[in-house]
Amino acid sequence: MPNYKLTSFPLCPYVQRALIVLAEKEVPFERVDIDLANKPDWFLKLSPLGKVPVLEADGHVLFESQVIAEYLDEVTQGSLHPADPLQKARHRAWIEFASQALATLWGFYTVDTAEEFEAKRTALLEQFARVAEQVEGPFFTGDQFHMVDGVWGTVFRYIQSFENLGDFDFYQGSEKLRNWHDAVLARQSVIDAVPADYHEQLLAFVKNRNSYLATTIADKAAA
Ligand SMILES: N[C@@H](CCC(=O)N[C@@H](CS)C(=O)NCC(=O)O)C(=O)O
Repeated sequence: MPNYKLTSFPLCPYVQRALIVLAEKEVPFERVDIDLANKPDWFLKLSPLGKVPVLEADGHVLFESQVIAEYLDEVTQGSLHPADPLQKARHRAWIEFASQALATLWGFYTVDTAEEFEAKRTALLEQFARVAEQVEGPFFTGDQFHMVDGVWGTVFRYIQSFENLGDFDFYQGSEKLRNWHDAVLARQSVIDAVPADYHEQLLAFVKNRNSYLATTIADKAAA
């Protein structure tokens, strides 16, 4: 197996996507965390998009989390995708949908006004209602954990943190979504993909941005 080095940032959901596959497939690797607010020169030279994760495989540079995840899945025993090509394509389609949900979530915790915030919350509810129609339970397609579950785990982790801050009704009472959320977040590879103080670090990040969500947290603390 090549020598792997992963360049990361502890809060990044896309880094978690790579870490979950590395853990599920028991791949040894070296990890280097960087400060995204102050990117080192060596990283800017390495990463064509200036984004993490970057995986170096015997010095060959791979970027884009899904490319990295698919590569790691291909070069190791077994697969985190279903064998059937149609099912595999479905899983990949819903992985792309998770990336869209992550983009909406970014808006949810960074926009400045109540109106923008509510628009992001509504968009999220619609995205969750849509994916809920596809979930078999306990995981996306039954008892087996797949790559699609790990990717949605990076979405559910934000939800877990934000549910501590207020009642945003993300799952609108859907038991199927709640059970999927619980099953995925209980998976060891998903637990280990972030530091133990992830929630505190995320809160500090949100507060630093002075977003609408940050002001609601501050108002709640002051009340
Ligand atoms: N599509 C990329 C997204 C990666 C991404 O957005 N990474 C963020 C951190 S979570 C980043 O490195 N941002 C730095 C920047 O945009 O300057 C992937 O899937 O790898």
